[in-house]
Amino acid sequence: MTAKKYKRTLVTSALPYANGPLHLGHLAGVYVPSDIYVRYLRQQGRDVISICGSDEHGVPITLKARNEGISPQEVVDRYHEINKKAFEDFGISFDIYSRTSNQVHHETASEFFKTLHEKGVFLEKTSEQYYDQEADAFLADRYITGTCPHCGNPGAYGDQCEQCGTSLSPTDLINPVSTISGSQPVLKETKHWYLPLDKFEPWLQEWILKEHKEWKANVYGQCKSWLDQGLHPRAVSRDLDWGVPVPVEGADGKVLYVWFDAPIGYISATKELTPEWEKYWKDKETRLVHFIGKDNIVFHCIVFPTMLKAEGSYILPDNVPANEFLNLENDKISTSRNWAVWLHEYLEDFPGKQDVLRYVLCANAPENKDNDFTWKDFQNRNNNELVAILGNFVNRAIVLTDKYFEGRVPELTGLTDQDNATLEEIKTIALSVEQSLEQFRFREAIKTGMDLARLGNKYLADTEPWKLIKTDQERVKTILNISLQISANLTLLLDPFLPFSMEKLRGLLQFEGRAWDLIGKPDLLTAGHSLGKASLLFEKIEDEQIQAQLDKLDLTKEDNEKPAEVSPQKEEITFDDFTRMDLRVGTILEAEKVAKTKKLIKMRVELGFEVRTIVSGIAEYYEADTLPGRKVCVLANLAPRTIKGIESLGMILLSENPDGTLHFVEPSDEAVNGSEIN
Ligand code: B3M
Ligand code: ZN
Repeated sequence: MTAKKYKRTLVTSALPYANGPLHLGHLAGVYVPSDIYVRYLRQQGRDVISICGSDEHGVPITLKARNEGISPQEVVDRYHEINKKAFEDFGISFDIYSRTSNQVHHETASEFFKTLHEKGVFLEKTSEQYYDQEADAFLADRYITGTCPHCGNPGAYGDQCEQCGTSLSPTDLINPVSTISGSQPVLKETKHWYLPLDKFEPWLQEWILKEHKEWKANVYGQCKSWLDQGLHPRAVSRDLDWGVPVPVEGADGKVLYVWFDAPIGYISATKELTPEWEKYWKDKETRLVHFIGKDNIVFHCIVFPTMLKAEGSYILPDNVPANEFLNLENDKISTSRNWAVWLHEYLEDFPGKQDVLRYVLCANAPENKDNDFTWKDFQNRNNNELVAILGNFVNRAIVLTDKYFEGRVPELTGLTDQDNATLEEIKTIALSVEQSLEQFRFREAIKTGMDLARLGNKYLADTEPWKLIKTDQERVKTILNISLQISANLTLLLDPFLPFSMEKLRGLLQFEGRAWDLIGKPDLLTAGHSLGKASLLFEKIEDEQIQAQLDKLDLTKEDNEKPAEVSPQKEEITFDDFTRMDLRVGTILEAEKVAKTKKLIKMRVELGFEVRTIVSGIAEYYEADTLPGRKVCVLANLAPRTIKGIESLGMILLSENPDGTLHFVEPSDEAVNGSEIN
């Protein structure tokens, strides 16, 4: 359903963990789209609030604290401030940026749990979990390491082996060790509270799969797959000393699971923002929209709605426009590998260019699939779109007005068909942007929004006021009036996307209008109105600036060069097995690519006692004409094989890297053709 059917909108954006700084993946996935959306609704004069804050509980925070030898509170205090500032710097206009370690939140989350507890919603179950006797504490999965039962990696975690990617449970580990004390943990019984998602499954099936078919395909699809697999009760408490204490008798040392308390953080933050918080959370005429990344879908579409439903007095999300992930230069963004562009560093390198990043991240958002951010694309979009289309157009309109009419808006002196059509087109474009935004299609929206600047450029190019000025000053008045009206409309239409630049443009035009409704209205700037001083909206980004960013990443890559993941050793063989292979040194005499294949090269190889034809799949790694003269190792007594109709007699030895790239195993220059390798 679209926002228009509702009285008000409550927009939430995923609460980032306060255990590290924010990078551009965060902005692209969640905060740029949510900010565009709320700015747009505000401009429409609709009742909307935008809620966010730091997620300050959970194991990631305690791990960070332990690693740095400081308290969890110190960790969250630090990153709460850093992240709050980063959002402000990028113009992410939350109505409140709260935090889950504060009093209101502890109370709200506690109350919520108690209500469900009193209603008898939870299951209570006792299970065995690893316990560190020296540290006197139950161990979260991440606090246990051991040997992976699948690949033998000795440093696997209790929830996952990062070497082979298998997800594990702590009891799968061979020789588990507590990372807190280094001792061997023991299994000990512990009681927890479980949210019986299975009982809510029929309702969820109905509510999501039948009533919310309009959700984005990636969101709907993930929900469907969870529901198809069947839901199970989920523990909502943990044995941990950091978080909201479980507010019932006999729960010493237990806190609410972070994914139970964090979404309640949206409610606490609203309480903190306004005494009227209940109207946003409990009135059916409020539309609740959660902006999140794809890894949070299950919590926002299944777990939190189940909590709200079980509680009984809250509304449910109407939409959850989750994005996929943004990669960086073809590689997954990773905090631990420092493969990221940190927001505070971006601003040091590109001061004042918040909008450029907002623009690129929106135009290239990972809306329906994972997407890639590249610095080259960043430069291109800045230079070819923001500078060449938007900046260029408004600059020409303002500079020409300055030159011909002393910076005063000239009057309309009679409209041609093209003038009328151009003015009409403003409304069409605005309507289309509106439709895209209502459906959370931000890429489409910004592209269409830029069409208004394209329209302006085309209008100027067609009418050529700089030529007409000599012969028809009256006509030039109209042309510049219309160009300036387009510019004023741009400030309205693009404000949600590019708030800093549109603020500046309003200054250049001395235009104060803000309301969305003004778009397409005649005479936004009246004749005689004085413009401000011209200045450029966007600047070109030079190759050196881009190279500097790439160099920075290259350094990161070198830091990251860790021993490659190699395949495990094969089954043992005897020396006899080995000596059955006739391995020889040879020299490639001729080489040619096998026609109509991608990988194959046919070679003639001198083996000392004869010249052989050998076909090898190396064309992706070596150019045929560089091969003659190269020394290679050859398995000479391999049975002949016919490859693409060519009989191949033997095999050239190649090493294969984990990424699949191939390299010749090269004999020394002194080795002569035909000599045996053993
Ligand atoms: N902090 C997870 C994340 O940053 C989590 C979101 C909470 S939203 C209620 O991906
Ligand atoms: Zn493993």
